[in-house]
Amino acid sequence: MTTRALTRAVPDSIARCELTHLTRKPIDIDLARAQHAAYEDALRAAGCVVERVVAMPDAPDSVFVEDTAIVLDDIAVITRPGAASRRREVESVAAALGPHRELLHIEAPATIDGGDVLRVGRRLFVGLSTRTNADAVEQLHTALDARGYDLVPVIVRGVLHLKSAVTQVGASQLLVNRDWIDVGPFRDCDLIEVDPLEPSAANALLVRETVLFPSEFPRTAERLERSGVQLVRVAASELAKAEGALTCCSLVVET
Ligand code: CIR
Repeated sequence: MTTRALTRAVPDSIARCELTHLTRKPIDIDLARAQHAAYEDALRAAGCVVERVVAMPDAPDSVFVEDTAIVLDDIAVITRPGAASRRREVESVAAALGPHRELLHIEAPATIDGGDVLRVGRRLFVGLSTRTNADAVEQLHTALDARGYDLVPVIVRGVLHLKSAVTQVGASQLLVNRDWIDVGPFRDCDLIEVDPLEPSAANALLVRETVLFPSEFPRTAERLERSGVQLVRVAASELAKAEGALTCCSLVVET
């Protein structure tokens, strides 16, 4: 079995990225590229084969490939991103996933970003956010119920995506920021909370047996390690200014 991690180059146009909750700050593009390359190296060290999807220099948010698809065991759902500027990103990702999965396409009026979908076992938690609407939850339910997936909507407030507020760091362990979601739907999981001084620290990337974690959040890292979660730290300061975090920059495909 091969674990592929699809990524895409940091585009020249990243300075024009979409921003919803952050104020625009200058992004050091050389540093962003160096951090992104180190992230790809960490994915390789975790056992992934990294494959870059065709670059889109004029698509400012195209490095955030997570938002373009939801990759499941037997099917991949090609999203219809909530930001109109990002809809042209999906075609090349669909082409890259086509050899590995049956594809399903989300259709208008539904909109959904992959960053709003957290899979835990056979449950798919779907964030209702500024990017993802109830039509998308309905289309996912129609397509995936018969395949044994339970859809659980979760309201997201004050942050871009569900996975800005909660991610998986172990078999039943989730890292959360309770200010941005109601944790009720996650009640049977073991919840580890971000440090209050690090609200943006809830996005970790569990890939195979490794948890990649942003080096900018040492207090939360210490909490995780005290709970027995071993971390591989990666610097992610530059793409964070584009409202992107670690899960956003890859799509993991078991083949
Ligand atoms: C956007 O607003 O779409 C990008 N600037 C950031 C997307 C981050 N993606 C993610 O959290 N999955």
